[in-house]
Amino acid sequence: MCPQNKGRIRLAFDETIAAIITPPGEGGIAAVRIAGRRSRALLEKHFRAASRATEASAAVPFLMRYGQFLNPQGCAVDEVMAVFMPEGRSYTGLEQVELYCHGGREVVREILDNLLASGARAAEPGEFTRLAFLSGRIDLVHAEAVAEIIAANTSASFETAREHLIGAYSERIEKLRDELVEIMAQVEASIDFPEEEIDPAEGVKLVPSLDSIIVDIRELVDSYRGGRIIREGYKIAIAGRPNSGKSSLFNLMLRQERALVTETAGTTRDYLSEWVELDGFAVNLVDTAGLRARGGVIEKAGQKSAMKIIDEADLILWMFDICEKSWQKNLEADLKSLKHNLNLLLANKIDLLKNYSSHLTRLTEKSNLVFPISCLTGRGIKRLKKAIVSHINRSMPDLTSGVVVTSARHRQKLVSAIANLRKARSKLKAAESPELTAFDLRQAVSDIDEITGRIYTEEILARIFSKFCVGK
Ligand SMILES: Nc1nc2c(ncn2[C@@H]2O[C@H](COP(=O)(O)OP(=O)(O)OP(=O)(O)O)[C@@H](O)[C@H]2O)c(=O)[nH]1
Ligand SMILES: [Mg+2]
Repeated sequence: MCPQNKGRIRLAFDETIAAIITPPGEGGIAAVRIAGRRSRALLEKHFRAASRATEASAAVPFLMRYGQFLNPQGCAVDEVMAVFMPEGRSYTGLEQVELYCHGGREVVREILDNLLASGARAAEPGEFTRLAFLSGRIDLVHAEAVAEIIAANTSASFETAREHLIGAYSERIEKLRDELVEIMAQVEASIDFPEEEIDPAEGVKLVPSLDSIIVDIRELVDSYRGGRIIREGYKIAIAGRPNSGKSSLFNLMLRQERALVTETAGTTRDYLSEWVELDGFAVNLVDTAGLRARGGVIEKAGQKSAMKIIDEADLILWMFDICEKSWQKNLEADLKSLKHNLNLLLANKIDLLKNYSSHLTRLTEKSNLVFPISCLTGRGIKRLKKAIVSHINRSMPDLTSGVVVTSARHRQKLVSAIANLRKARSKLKAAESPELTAFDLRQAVSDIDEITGRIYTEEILARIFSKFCVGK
């Protein structure tokens, strides 16, 4: 997929690395991967085939062989299955062996220790995938998707990671790159052959093509908000004045007594954050300290963090106590000071009022945003949850269109590409020297190349692969 990386330095000449590639703990099977020039030699040193026929097929690629893994004294450590993959036809692109043993902590550890004692080096976190990238087998988007797919804990995050893995995203990025290179070629032609200098009118003709590329990239940048929600979950803040019942709602949604609930105003000092699943979505629910003018130093600090959470939230559940005498006046003031416009208004404690709806008449213009509820009896909670789910649905990107930016690194590169294209655009329009325009276009191409890894630095790789675990 990324032929330009072929032949780059990968491992030191005779280095061979090994790691356990299954999660720690007990399981039916555990696996160990060996990669590098001496993979097969290392296997043969420790492997005793169960039969002559198996013995004879040692060099057959992709054949699963059954036998025993021996320690240096010739004692069997475990029964294993082993498979050999030749250079160029493995995950890492290097000669590789995989061994499957019983899934006990000790047995797999002993097998790895034997391999290390025989000269293998312990693989670093993410090193196998890094090798796959460096050997040109996969691009950087694919490598990052491996981490995403491993970490995916909702069907939506799995879906986007899979799109990245199968290459739809890289294809879109490469298509953008091709279009840009096409424009750049036209601009550069006039540098190489000044006699064919693009006259100003010609340069301007390139502007619409450039504009359509900018629109395409912007669309990708805009998909990031949804991409972030897919990756990090949808963040909901429960906020409001003290004692309105925020922690009670938090506990109700979590179905456990997680937060302290008392009749004293100012009970919640610091925020509490938990994960809940709502209709298949991962939701990060945050209970915040009550907001009000009064309060001591600790309460004030809690209120500061509450404001920060409100700013970051995808949705705010603004709660008020409908039995409070001045709820209406307070609510008006609170809504004015809230910059955020994604609020659902929760009129809590309706169990204490006979005819709560008459109290809410003045809010009718916002009726689809007002939710009369009781955290005590659970009344109104179902309707509230339904509304939350429909808000989440609206913020989710259209997964069927396939391409969603989930990585902050990619977003940053795309934003930078747009800035460079805008510069190129204004130079084209002003009929400035083609060298200058070509420079901006080349910068934009570089931005895009850093996404797929056509261009990379050690720093970029270190940042990406530091998120991986050993064995990936
Ligand atoms: N009757 C009734 N009481 C409620 C309801 N919800 C909460 N309460 C009571 O209201 C009081 C305050 O509840 P909390 O959940 O601690 O309120 P809070 O908004 O988290 O308060 P702070 O953390 O101090 O800001 C407690 O005594 C709760 O039992 C409700 O729906 N009906
Ligand atoms: Mg509270």
